[in-house]
Amino acid sequence: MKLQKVLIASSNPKKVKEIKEILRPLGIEVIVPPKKLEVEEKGTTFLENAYLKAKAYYEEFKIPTVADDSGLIVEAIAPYPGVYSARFHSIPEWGKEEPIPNEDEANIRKLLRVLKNKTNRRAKFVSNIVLYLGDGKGIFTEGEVYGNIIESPKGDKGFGYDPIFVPEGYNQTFAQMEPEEKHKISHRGKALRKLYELLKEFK
Ligand code: ITT
Repeated sequence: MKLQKVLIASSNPKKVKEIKEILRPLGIEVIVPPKKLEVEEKGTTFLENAYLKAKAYYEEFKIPTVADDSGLIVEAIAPYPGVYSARFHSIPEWGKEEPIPNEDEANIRKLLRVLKNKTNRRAKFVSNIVLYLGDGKGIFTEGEVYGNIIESPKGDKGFGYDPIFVPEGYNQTFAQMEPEEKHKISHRGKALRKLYELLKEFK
């Protein structure tokens, strides 16, 4: 199946930028929705939440829609932050952190506090991608990347937990890498390239 255009069901501009950068070299144009929808991520898994987002945007705009639901799973406190990754700072477990100066930094601050003095700092990023095509039809893929959480943030590229995540086999955080370098090995890059490969199988 040749997919030329997809709508992207995300209200996180940094995530949207990454999805565009990954899909562009594959010849897929990404359309940003003209308005943001409030989709309650009430699922208990990344897959359920990705499906909820993709379906909601498809139903509003009637264009094949891609959604990403992703997060970080830290072995010492698994399955957290998990599906709570975006709002880890505000959940009651391990106490709340004020979202100052922004939510990403508060999430990092809380995670580093929780992991203080812990020797097991292994973690993985997971991305579940759903392409919703209407009529209950769709495709989903998953990508993951293992790494370690370092003790203090490094780098200013990327988003979310990137400044404290060093992928296995590397000595830089995702936030120190150029975007193309991150996309080659990232959970999101892997899941989106799998989606592209699957689409080639559908005639
Ligand atoms: P949408 O639901 O609107 O797409 P969101 O940011 O709320 O945006 P998620 O619910 O999927 O998206 O939450 C994902 C969170 O996981 C994200 O906000 C980051 O905190 C973290 N995360 C996911 N992928 C990441 C990456 O590549 N680098 C760093 N952090 C990431």
